[in-house]
Amino acid sequence: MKMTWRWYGEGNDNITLDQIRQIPGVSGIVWSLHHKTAGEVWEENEILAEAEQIKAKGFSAAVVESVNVHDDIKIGLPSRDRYIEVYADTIRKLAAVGVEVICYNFMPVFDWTRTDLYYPLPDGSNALFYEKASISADPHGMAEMIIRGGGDFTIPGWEPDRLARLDELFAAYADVTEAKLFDNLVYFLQKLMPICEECGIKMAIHPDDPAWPIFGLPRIVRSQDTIRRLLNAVDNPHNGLTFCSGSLGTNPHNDLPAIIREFKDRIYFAHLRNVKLFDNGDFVEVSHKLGDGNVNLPELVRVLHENGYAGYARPDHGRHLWGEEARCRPGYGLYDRAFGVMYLLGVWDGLENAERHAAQTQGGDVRVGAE
Ligand SMILES: [Mn+2]
Repeated sequence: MKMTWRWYGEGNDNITLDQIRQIPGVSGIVWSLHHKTAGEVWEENEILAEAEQIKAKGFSAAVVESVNVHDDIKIGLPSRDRYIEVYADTIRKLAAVGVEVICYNFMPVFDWTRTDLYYPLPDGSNALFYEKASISADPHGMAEMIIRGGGDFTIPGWEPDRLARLDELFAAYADVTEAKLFDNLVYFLQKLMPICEECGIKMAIHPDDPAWPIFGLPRIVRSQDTIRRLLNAVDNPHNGLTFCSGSLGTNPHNDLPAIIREFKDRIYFAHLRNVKLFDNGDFVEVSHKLGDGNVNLPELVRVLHENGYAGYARPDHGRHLWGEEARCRPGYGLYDRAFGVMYLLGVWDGLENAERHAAQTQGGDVRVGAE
């Protein structure tokens, strides 16, 4: 498991690469050209500059999150072919600087959805919260709240310019059923697979967050069955999954260890975080620690370890601690994610030690610490 950290780039993140270097075990930066809107061309020199800046600090730049997919591709408009060409061009350019994995999502209109970005937790920290009852027919209020909550930062998937056309977007998606959206995703991936094969890039779709349809919009990557349907429909190792425990974990019926076991060979990136679920369908993001939420992260790390997981992982979102919400991106503070890294790596290191110890003991020739 290669531990990474999502960074939004110089001037677009309150956290610096020098700060990230001090978090033990983080070997890679998950990056993107965040000023690019979906469908826009990524210039070679911009890609190179970003990757070089990351590598200069000793990090790998092998994971990009995200190259956003244009709505015309999701809707299935005739103009999609042009946008798929642009996407393919970006894939080629990213491979040239050593990118191996692209994390993307295929959610209509909205990226992840929450109703409060600074929900107070009993310990005095705050975190992203989803109130089921307040997701009604009208998404305008929620969109405004999230844009406002980002402060000086634009939140990926919540670009004010795009969301200013919310009614237009909803109208464009009016005929996009779950089946159509799925077909459009398959079409997109089938066009990209030859390019991915040629340059060694793995597409790793991020599950829908939360893991159910919202505002009448279909969500197609939300469970073990829907993931299986997608991986089978485009049965190519370059069509893979970002396993996100926080997104899939919003639905208590999702068996997270079983999802890892079934798709272990197609998981290239793991987002490991915890959510606390309430009986009414609300949920809040909490610390990574076992017992603080409904996700058993030590068990997920154990299953990843048991299956020899060699892909990338990151702590995903965290709570905002010690007042950092005044300056950090919602969900992307420094402290709780750093705790997350250490917690996850602590479990992993413990498993490595146990394995080594078992091998030595079974050998009948116990030489602990001999090497
Ligand atoms: Mn995630």
